[in-house]
Order: sequence, then C-alpha cells, then structure tokens
Amino acid sequence: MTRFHAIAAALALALSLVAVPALAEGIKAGDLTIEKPWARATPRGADVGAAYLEIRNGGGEADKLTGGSADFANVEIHQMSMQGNVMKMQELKDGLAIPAHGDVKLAPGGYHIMLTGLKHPLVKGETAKLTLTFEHAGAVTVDFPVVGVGAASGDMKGMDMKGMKGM
Ligand SMILES: [Cu+2]
Repeated sequence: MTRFHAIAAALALALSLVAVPALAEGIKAGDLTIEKPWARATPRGADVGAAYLEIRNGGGEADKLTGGSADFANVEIHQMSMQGNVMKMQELKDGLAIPAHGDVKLAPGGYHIMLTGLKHPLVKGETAKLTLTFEHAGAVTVDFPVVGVGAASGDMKGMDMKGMKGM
C-alpha cells in the first residue's frame, strides 16, 4: 500500500465514522435537519407537557416552525423567559424563525413545544409522535422519546405544571 492509499483509506474510514451516525440521527426535511427530539414524562392527571428538539437549517433561506399537531394533544410553540425574577411563558403566534444556515435549540427554560389538553400522560420509555409544520419544509412527523420527569437536562424542577394551565 502506498502512502497515498493509506491516507485515502484512513480518510474514508474517518468519513464513514463521522457521516453515518449523523445521517442515522437526524430527520431531514428539505433544508432542515431535526435532531435530539425528546419529551418530558408527565405526572398522572397533568394536562400539559413539553417537547424539545434542535433544528438545523442547511439552506440559504430562512424557515419557520409555525405549529404542529398530534392525536393526543394540542401543539403550540412557546417561549419561556425571565421577566424580572418571574419565569413567563408565551405562545409564539407568528412561529419560531429558523435562520438560513443557522440552528435553533428548543430546550427547558427557553423555546419549547407545548402540549396542551393531554388525552393521556406521556410515559417514560414510550415515544410521542408529533407532526411539526414548517413554512417551507412542510409537515414533518417526529417521534419524541419520553424521558423521566426528573430528566437531567431539565431545569423546570420547582415549576408547577398545573399552574401553567391556560398559559
Ligand atoms: Cu409552554
């Protein structure tokens, strides 16, 4: 094997290691890639829940997450932010912009998908199927794995989900 061949082979191996898991993980929709979807398990009797994900836009045109649907809940796009020392939540009625060549993370304490009017609890270990609607990429169905109520990535502990009813 020549030195060139050895380098080419090493490069091919490195590329395959990098490229394959990335393709397997993300859901492609037009220029968008949806990654790391998860939803928080809900306590029995709760009628609201939340789901999170990351959206990358590989295209030169901005897109917008305008809403979604599910057969077990209403789907709204929300933003949570500190106003003074009070955590406030509001619906983004105009949608959530996803900049060209940019990405948006929906995560606890910030942007999130709000599930209201839950018909059944979100149970750890199951998946919640949501269809998200984008202005350009269209409708995309995503399975959100449901993670325990005390999920490490969450920082909503101490927040009373029942208190969010109607927000
Ligand atoms: Cu919310």
